[in-house]
Amino acid sequence: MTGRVEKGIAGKFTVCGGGHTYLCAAKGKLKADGEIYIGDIVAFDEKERIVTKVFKRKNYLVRPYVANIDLIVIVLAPVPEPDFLLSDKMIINAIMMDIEPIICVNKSDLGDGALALRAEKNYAETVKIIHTSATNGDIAELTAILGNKTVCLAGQSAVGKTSVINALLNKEIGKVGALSEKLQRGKHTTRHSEIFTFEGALIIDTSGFSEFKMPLINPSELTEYYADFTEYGERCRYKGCSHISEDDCAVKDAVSSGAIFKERYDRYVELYRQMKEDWKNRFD
Ligand SMILES: Nc1nc2c(ncn2[C@@H]2O[C@H](COP(=O)(O)OP(=O)(O)OP(=O)(O)O)[C@@H](O)[C@H]2O)c(=O)[nH]1
Ligand SMILES: [Mg+2]
Ligand SMILES: [Zn+2]
Repeated sequence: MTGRVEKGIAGKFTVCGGGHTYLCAAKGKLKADGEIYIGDIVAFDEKERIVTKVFKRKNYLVRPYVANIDLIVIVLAPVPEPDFLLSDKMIINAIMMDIEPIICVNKSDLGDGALALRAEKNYAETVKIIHTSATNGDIAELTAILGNKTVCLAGQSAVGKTSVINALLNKEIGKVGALSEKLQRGKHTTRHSEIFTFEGALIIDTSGFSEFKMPLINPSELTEYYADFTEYGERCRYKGCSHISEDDCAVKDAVSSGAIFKERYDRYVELYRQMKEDWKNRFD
């Protein structure tokens, strides 16, 4: 039979096929850690309850660990303190994998709207932005983008991924965790990715993370992932301008004039330097 892996814990995979779910082990090489992704389409023996084969993936992510995704919803919140470099990296990685990234500003019931404005200044040119409040049950903008898609919620711990899915499904699919009092950080409440069904869509809850290692890319290609730089980049003096230290750089001019949000550009520079370092050491 063919099915989709909905969940995996300690070598046991919940596989949904033909309208039923089966708890399966894995065969041979597939037993090794990291061989089967949540969202994988697999062949399995429904009598033996064994996954025998993983079909070719349309795409996959390593953070979170999921496959065959249409949309990745990167959830931000006023607390914990948002990490925009992390969301930049997740956006770039999604584009590389041909997955549409979306920014979701959750906990919109909190604060003064400063985060929504900051998200807007950073991403409105390149990424769709939606706003939710799981607490107020305000999830219409999320519902509107689901369609029949496979949608993965991702982001830092305690931004409210599980809460948003609970609000969407109107039941408690997973535990919700408070922030640590002192550090105002998440406690990594969700430990495993899991797929849930919402009307025609599949929605995946994942565990929060704060570290994200970018795949190796040539730093000169980094600018290709900044669609908001393109119209300016075409006017730089040098073809292949990295927009870092070249003269007559129209991207840097756009930063000076405020047309490109400075904080977004500054993170580009930081990421460029990291990429350059990684590229230099790529044979180590
Ligand atoms: N005020 C407010 N609090 C929220 C909202 N959504 C979630 N929270 C709170 O934020 C905390 C974390 O929520 P979770 O849903 O566990 O967050 P998570 O992103 O799933 O976290 P991990 O599973 O650790 O990755 C809990 O205390 C929630 O009650 C919201 O829209 N507004
Ligand atoms: Mg969670
Ligand atoms: Zn330039």
